[in-house]
Formats: sequence, C-alpha cells, structure tokens
Amino acid sequence: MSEIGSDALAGTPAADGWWMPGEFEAHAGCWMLWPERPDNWREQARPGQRAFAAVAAAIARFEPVRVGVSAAHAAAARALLPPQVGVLTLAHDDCWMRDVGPTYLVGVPGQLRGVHWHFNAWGGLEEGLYHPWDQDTQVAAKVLALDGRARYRAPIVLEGGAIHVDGEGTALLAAECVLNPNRNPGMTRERMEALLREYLGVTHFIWLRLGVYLDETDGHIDNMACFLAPGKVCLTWTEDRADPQYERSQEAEARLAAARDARGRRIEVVKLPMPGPLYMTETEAAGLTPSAACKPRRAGERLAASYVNFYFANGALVIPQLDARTDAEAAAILRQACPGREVIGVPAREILLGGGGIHCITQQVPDPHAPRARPVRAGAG
Ligand code: KQY
Repeated sequence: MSEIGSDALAGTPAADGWWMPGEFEAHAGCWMLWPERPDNWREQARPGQRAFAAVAAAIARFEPVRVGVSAAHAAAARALLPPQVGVLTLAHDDCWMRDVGPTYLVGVPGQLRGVHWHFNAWGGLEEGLYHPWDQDTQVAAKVLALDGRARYRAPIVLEGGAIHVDGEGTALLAAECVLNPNRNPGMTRERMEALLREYLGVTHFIWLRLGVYLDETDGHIDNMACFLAPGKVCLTWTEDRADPQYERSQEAEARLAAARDARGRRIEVVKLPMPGPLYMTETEAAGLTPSAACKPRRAGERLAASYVNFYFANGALVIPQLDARTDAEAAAILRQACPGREVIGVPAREILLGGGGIHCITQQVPDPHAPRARPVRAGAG
C-alpha cells in the first residue's frame, strides 16, 4: 500500500471551494466500524457488537450503511448485521468511525471530497486511550479511496467528534478538546481557527469552553452540543446544581446566548436532559479483558452519558436509550425540535461502556447531489 499522504491533494478545501455540510443535510449513506477489542468491549465485544448492529439496522431503514470489519471478525459480523448493511474488511484498532473516518466535503455537484485528520487516540501515548493506533490512522484514506474520493491531509490532530458545523459557515467547538496540548502542542486559538477555515470551509466560530464532565475525549463537542439546524443547537442539560455537569452546561448556555452565527443569527438552544448520572457496574467491568494497550475501565466510574450523541439519518434521528427515567423525555424534545423526522431510540449502554455514543460510531456521507447554498464567505457574516 502506498504511504499515507502521498496521494493527497495539494491545496486546501476552502481555497478549492469545498466545505463541510451540516449533518442534518441529505445523506448518501453512513459508515461504521465493528467493535472487536476485548480490553475495551466486555465479553469479547459481543454485547457491543449487538448494540452496533442495532444502530446499523436502525440507520439502514433510511440510508445505506457500510461497516468496516477486520478479516478475523468478518463472518461473525456478517451474521449479526442485517443483509441490507454492507460489510467490508477494513483493519482498525478500535471502532470510532466519527473520529478515524474522513470528514466529508461538498463543493461541486455530484462530487465529494474528504479531510483526513491526524489521529493520536485522543491524547497520544501519555494521555490517549489505547496504543498502537496505526491502523486507525489509515481508515479515512482507505474509506475515501474505496469510493474514489479525493483526500485532503490536514496538518493537525483532530477528530470528527470534536467539530460540528451548520453548513452555512459556522463551527461549534469545545476549547478543552480542540485546543488541548495533548493533540497539538503549542496550538493557539488563532492558528486553529485559521486551519479550520481552510479545512472545513467555515468563517465563524462558536467556542464553548468545556464538554461533558469526565468525557475521556477531553470534551468532544458531539457529546455536549450539536446543530439541529442552522441557528438551532441542542445542549446537554441538568437542573441538579450539585452535579459537576451543571456549571458546564450553564456556561455553555451563556456562551450560546451571547453568540451569533456566520449569518448573524442568534442561536436557539434546545436543552436535552442528561441521563443518570450513570456508572460502570462490577459485572460490566469484570467482563473486560484488561491489557497494557488500553486505558483500564473500572467499576464505579462515572460514564459520560449524553443524548446529544445521536445520528441524523435521512428523515430520522437515531438516538441513544440510556436511562429509563429520561429516555422518553429526550425523545419527545428531539421530536418536537426536529419536525418531519422520525425519532428512533436504540439501546446504547454498551456503546457508552466503550466510551462513546451513536454519533461517535457513525460517519455520514453527504448526498453530493443535494442542492446547497455556499456558506458565508469570510467578512460577509
Ligand atoms: O467521537 C466520539 N465522541 C468518540 C468517543 C471515543 C471514545 C473512545 N473510547
């Protein structure tokens, strides 16, 4: 295989007229990976695999889904996944397609391109979650190559779960993650904004300071807040003043209230109740096969649970079911906030036990034929 980087485009997306569309826009499909490693997924990953299969089945009702699976697991995955879901052999270290997959770009009707970020397992050898991660660093390039999509190699460590855009020129980010020295030491906000302008085609930034309490990604925005539409953001929320999440959500709400987007609009905030707090049980922790290659997970640890971590499918939202006390309320809020979309809950505790949610394990492929207006250009917003 050729060295990663050798076939990348020379320019940048913005300079070439490409941008990242909103996730709520039309999709051509969805990519996922298969959970396999027993040091992160309990009971040899079998409960996790069933949960991933249920997510794939839910999304496949609305758009084509393809799942990358290691050669060793391909037959078992094929047997668990519904026949309409495509299964391809694709080596990977863990299964977070949001973070190791490409960030797709639009720009020329009928075509797609992708950004291939550098990946360091959310913090590198010292603070990252597993090692090695060399297979994961190749997933984006392989996925783009499979469909013949051109690739931009971005010169920074970043993950898809750390960025949200409205497709009209606005990016929504959490500073504790995107500016964390464990990704890009010495990175300044100004330099990061300059790079994101180039690689996402955005011109305007809404910075939250923090993500969800104890999120092991250092506060991915995809667990904290996301665009439901341009000018409309949902935010994880708790009314419990004693919960460490309370101050985080309050501060985020204040920042969103003060913000304007690239088109000068105020942001409507939709509050989603936080599940739990939820904790890993003794039984769940005992099902793991600890290894030196993966950060240990222990009974009693609080899980960074959030309903914001959902997937937009064509005509639907596939949302996590995490807590019988709050699942129905979260679904009702999203149903009202996203009229015309079916809201489908899928049990997601097993995904949460691995450290993420439905958004983290999926990567939408935009519909290259959907009509779109170009985002606001620099200085116009
Ligand atoms: O995209 C995400 N939010 C990823 C979560 C990754 C967790 C790794 N254990």
